[in-house]
Amino acid sequence: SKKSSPNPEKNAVLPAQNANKQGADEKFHQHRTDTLVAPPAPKKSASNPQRNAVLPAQHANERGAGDELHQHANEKHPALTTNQGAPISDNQNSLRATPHGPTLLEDFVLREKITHFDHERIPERIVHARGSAAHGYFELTKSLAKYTRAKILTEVGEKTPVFTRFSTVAGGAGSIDTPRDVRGFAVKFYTKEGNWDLVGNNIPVFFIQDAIKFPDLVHAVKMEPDRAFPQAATAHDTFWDFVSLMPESMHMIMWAMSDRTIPRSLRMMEGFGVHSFRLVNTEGNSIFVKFHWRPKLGIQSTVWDEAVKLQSADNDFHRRDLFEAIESGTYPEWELSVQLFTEEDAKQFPFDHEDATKLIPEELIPLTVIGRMVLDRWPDNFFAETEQVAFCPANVPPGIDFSNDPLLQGRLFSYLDTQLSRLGSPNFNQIPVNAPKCPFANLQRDGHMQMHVPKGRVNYDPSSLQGDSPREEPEGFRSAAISAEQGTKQRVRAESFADHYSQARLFFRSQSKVEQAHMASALTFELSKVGTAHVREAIVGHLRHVDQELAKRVANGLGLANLPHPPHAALPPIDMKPSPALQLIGKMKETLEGRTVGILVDDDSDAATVKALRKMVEKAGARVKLVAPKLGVKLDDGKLTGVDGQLAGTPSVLFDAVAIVLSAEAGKRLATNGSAIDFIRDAFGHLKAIAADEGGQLLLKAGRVIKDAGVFEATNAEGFVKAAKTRQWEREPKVRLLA
Ligand code: HDE
Repeated sequence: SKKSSPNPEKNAVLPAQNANKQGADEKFHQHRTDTLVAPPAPKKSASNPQRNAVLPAQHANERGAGDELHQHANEKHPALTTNQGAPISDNQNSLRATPHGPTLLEDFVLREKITHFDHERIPERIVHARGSAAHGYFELTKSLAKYTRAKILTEVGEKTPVFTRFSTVAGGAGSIDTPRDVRGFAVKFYTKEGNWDLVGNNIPVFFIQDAIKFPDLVHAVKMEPDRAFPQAATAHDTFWDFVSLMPESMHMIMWAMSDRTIPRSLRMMEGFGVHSFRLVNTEGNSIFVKFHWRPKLGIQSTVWDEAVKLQSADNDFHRRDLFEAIESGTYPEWELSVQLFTEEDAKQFPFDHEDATKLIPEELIPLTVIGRMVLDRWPDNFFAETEQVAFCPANVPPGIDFSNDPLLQGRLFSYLDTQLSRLGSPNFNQIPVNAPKCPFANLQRDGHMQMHVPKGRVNYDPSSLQGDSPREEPEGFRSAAISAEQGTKQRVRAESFADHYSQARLFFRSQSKVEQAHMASALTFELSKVGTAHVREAIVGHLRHVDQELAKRVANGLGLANLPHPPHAALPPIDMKPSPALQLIGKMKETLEGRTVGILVDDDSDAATVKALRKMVEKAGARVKLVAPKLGVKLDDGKLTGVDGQLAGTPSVLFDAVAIVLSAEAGKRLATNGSAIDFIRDAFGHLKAIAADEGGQLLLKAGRVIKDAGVFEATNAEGFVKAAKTRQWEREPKVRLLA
C-alpha cells in the first residue's frame, strides 16, 4: 500500500539510517527508550495529504517487516512538542495562508523553533575557548590530614566525581587542536564540602606576574584587531611586541617554545596548579602547596612539522583522541602530586614562590604522590556540559586556601565575573555540570533563570521565623590566619619579583640537546613571522640574558648581522642547578601504551605479516589502524578486510609508528602515488619507527627514505615495536635543518 506523501523529496532523513552506524558513534544514535510520553499515532489526513510530511516511523514501516535496516524493536519515541508542551503534528512544513501563499505570523511552532535557534550561541570564553572535557573520578591514595582538613585530601580510598576540561588558550571555539599553545587543564572536583576547582595549565609558570597585565597579554596574543588574524597562534607582531617589553614573560616563553606546547595527546600532558596555594589543618595551621598532575601514559609531544600537518589532517585531533580513548575503555589517568613547603623553606629559595613566573624545582622540593584521576565518561552533550562548565580558582573547600600571589588574587575575581556575562545569569551554578553534588543552601534569591523554588517567608539572615532556614556553620570555611606585613598602600611589584632571567636560563639549560634545538628553531620560526625588525631584535637581546649560545642561534636563523644589545636587567641572572625533571624527551616513558600504529596495506598484502604485527602492537597496549587506497581490501588470504582509513584522508601524522605491508605489485603501484609517498616520508621525517616488507621497501625507495636504526623488516615485529616506544631522535639532524 502506498502511503507516502506526494512530496517525497521534502521528507526528513530517516533516523533509522543513522541508527545503523557502527562502532563508537552508536551511543549517539541510539534511540532513547526512557520515554515519558507515548508517540502519537501518525495522522494521515485524507483531506490535505500534501501538508503531512512522512513521519520517519511511518516511512520505516513502509519498507515492510523484513527490512532489518529500518527495524527498531525497542523504540518508543516521545511526542515532539513545543517548549510549552503542545504536541506538534507537522515538523516539516510551516503554516501557510494557502498552499502557495505567505507564511502566517500565527505559526507559533515555526516562530518558537526559529527564535530558539537564533539564540543558540552564547559568547565563547575570552581565553580557552576551544576545549574538550570528560567526566571521571579522583581517588585519594595518601592522606594529607596532618596539613589539611579538606576531606578530599584526607579520606583515602574515597572516589570523588570530577569534570575535567582541556583547552587551547588563544584560538576561538572552532579553531584547530594542534597549534603551538599552552593547554588549559581544569579539574572540577565535586567534593562533599563543595566544589574544588583546580584551574591549571600544562605549564607550571605564567607569562605575567600581576593580574592587571592579563587583558594586555590576551589582546596581544589573540588575532590582531584590525585584520582578525592570525587565529590560534603566537607567531605574529603584537604578541612578540608585548613580550619584548615584558621581560618577566621570558621564563614562560622558554616553555612555550619547547615541545610542551605541541602535545601528542591531551592524555599525555602534565598539569600544574601553577600558583602556590595553602593547606589549612584542623588546628588552623597552614603550609604552602603546589599541585602537579602527571599522566600515566607519560608525557609526549609531536614534532613541529607534524603538529602543523595535523592541522590539515584532523582539526579535531586531540578531541577525537580523547573521545576514542574513553569510548574504547582505555581511560586516561593522571597522578596527583603535591610539593609541600613551609614559610621557612620558602625564605631559603633564591626566588619568590608567590611570583607565578617561577617554579620550584623538584630537586629542591620533591613531589609526593597523593592520588589519581581517571576520566571514564564522555559528556552526553557538548554544550550542556563542556561549554557551560564554569571553573573558578576561588572555588575551594574548607582546608584549602590561597597565597598572596598577585596573579592568583586577580584570578579569584575574574572567573566569576566573566561567567556572569558568558552564561548570562548569576544562577549558572544551578546548571547540572556546575552544581555541587553535596547539599547547598543560602539566601541568594531570584535572578535570570532561577531554577529553585524556595519555600517560606525567610530570605534573610539573621531570622527567627522558620526552623529550616540556612544558618552559619561554625566548622565552615575559614581563611588561614596569616599576619599581614606592615607597609604603605601602593601599586607596587615586590622587589623579590625582579629576577626575570634566572629560571628562563634554568629551563633552557636543563633541556637535552634535541630539545634545545627545537626551542631555538621554534623561536626562529615564530620571530620569522614577525614583520617588525626592532621587535625581533629586542627578543634576541633578551635571549642573551638567558643563554648566549641560544641568542646566537636565533640571531643566525633570523639573518641578523650582529647580536643586538641585551636590555637592562633589573637583576643579573644567577646560574641555578639544572633540573632534569624539566625535560620532556629525557623524561618520556618508553611505551606504546595508548598509542596508535598505522599499517598501510592494499589488495594481496601478506595477511600473516599484518596479523603478526597487529598481535605485537596490541600486546604493547597500542591499537592498530589499517590504511589502504580503498576502504576494503582483499589480503592474500583472500578475505575481504575492512580498513580504518582511506589513504588520501589518513596521513601518517595520525599515527605513532607505521608499517608498510604491500605486495610487490602494490608497492610498484603506490610508488607513484603522492599520498603514499607523503605517508612514508612524513613518518620518516617525524622520527617514527617504520616496518616494511618487500613491497613496502619499494615505497621507501620511492620516498627516498634512507634506512636507519628505526627502519625494520616487517618480519621483525619485535624490533619495530620496541623502537616505536620512542622517537628516533638520532635521525633528526638528517631530515631537518634545526637552528
Ligand atoms: Fe585563566 N581565565 N586567567 N588562567 N584560565 C579563564 O575564565 C584569567 C591563568 C585557565 O576550561 C577565563 O571561564 C586571569 C593562569 C584555564 O573553562 C577568565 C588570569 C592559569 C581556563 C580567565 C588568568 C589559567 C581559564 C575565561 C591572570 C593557569 C579555562 C573563561 C590573572 C593556572 C577553564 C573563563 C575552562 C579561563 C582569567 C591566568 C588557567 C577570563 C585574569 C595563570 C585552564 O576568567
